[in-house]
Amino acid sequence: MTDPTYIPPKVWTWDSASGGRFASINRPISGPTHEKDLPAGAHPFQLYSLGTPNGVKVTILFEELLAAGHADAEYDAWLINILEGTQFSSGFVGINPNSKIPAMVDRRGAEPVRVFESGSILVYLAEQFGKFLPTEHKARTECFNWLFWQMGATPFLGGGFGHFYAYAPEKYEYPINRFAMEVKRQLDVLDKQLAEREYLTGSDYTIADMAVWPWYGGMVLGRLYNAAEFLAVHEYKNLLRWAEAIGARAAVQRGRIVNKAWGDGGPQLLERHSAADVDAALAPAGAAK
Ligand SMILES: N[C@@H](CCC(=O)N[C@@H](CS)C(=O)NCC(=O)O)C(=O)O
Repeated sequence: MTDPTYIPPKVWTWDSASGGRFASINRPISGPTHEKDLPAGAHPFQLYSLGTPNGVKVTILFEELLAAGHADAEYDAWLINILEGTQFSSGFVGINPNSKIPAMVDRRGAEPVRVFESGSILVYLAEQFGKFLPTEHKARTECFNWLFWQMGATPFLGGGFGHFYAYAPEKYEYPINRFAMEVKRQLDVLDKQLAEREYLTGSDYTIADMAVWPWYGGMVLGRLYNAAEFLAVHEYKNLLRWAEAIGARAAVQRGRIVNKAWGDGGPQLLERHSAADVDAALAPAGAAK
């Protein structure tokens, strides 16, 4: 694998010892590895997730909906530990055949509705509650433009740059160069967009901002891959202004700790079943319970 003269064989075969941080969970086969039902709580929405940037897009939207007065957006957020392979349980595969967090079940109707892919979940909830997705044709289209931009662009940031810069078993110059170039180009796209607009799609805060913030906001705020200096993120001043403004929102501070299972010493909440769970996790250490 480290041999620079590697010549691909005629037919690829699975080398389970290929290394890297995710070697233990990556497989070339889809479907469940074990039988296990998902837990379910009392609320209309059941979210199965982890506090990664893809996961927190959804918990931020839930907390924004609750903060905006939609009490019927109450949700249970269950932890799916992807390093332990919980995404390959029969229950999780039943709601997301792609075995990736986040996935959600809406249990309000006669039949439960499964929703997977974070972008799909954001659109689903925004449409159900009539919030954070513009209704006017041009603004709505622009919101989808940036939402789909994020879904398409970010695999270069996470699966490309992040993987080779932070997680690969060894550092390889070629992929790090290639993906650093692309990520800096993406940061510049956002920076130029935000030079002219308060939020990505104009003067309104939408699900496009919620989708982009955990990734590109996280990057310029120095939270991803320990790469802030390497990518000189301080250059993207408009993006930084936007990232700081969104990060200061109370609902964002609530959403970003839900299903957070690791971190920098800040608050974490493995599972969320009520607003009080979040309040308690955010309360200063030593505050009365
Ligand atoms: N396009 C998907 C990507 C989801 C995704 O990549 N989730 C990762 C965590 S951030 C995951 O569940 N990985 C588990 C695995 O690959 O087995 C979305 O936005 O929902």
